Amino acid sequence: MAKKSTAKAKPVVGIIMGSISDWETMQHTAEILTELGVPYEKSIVSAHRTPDVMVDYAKSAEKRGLSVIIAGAGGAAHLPGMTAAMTYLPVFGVPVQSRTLSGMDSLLSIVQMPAGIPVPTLAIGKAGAINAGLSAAAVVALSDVTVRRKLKAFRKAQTAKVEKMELPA
Ligand code: RP5
Repeated sequence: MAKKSTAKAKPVVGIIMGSISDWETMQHTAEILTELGVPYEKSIVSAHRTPDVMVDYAKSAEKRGLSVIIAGAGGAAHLPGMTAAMTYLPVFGVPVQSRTLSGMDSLLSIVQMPAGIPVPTLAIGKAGAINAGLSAAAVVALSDVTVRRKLKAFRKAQTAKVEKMELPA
């Protein structure tokens, strides 16, 4: 019998966020990637507070084998745009719901990129975090049949769940 490998698969998706306070939102990205069998890494990288770490992360991402980066940030959320400026990899932006402006600030900071450096931007909060994971999985699925199979099964299960929904009499 073949020996079961205990080696962890190399991450193909990088999840980054500006602060530990973003994890409450970004954990949903990690959860969906785990469910779909997409190997990922996660780190706190702040555009404002650890700019040098952000530069290193973005510039080394492609060489380290990542295919997609998902960047979550709140407030004046420069992390996704700055990261996208320093890599050719797709960078998906997740606006974290901020305490003062409910995430409208995060959304507008991330989505309103001038033409030239795109940041495909998801919805504010949990839905955006999950959809960022699903979008990254769809990119990975282009060249990974196992992830493609899991993504299709996820959609099928979701459809079945809605079909079973019943309104109260
Ligand atoms: C941003 O500032 C982070 O992405 C976070 O959403 C926001 C607030 O950070 P904390 O004050 O909670 O560390 O850089």
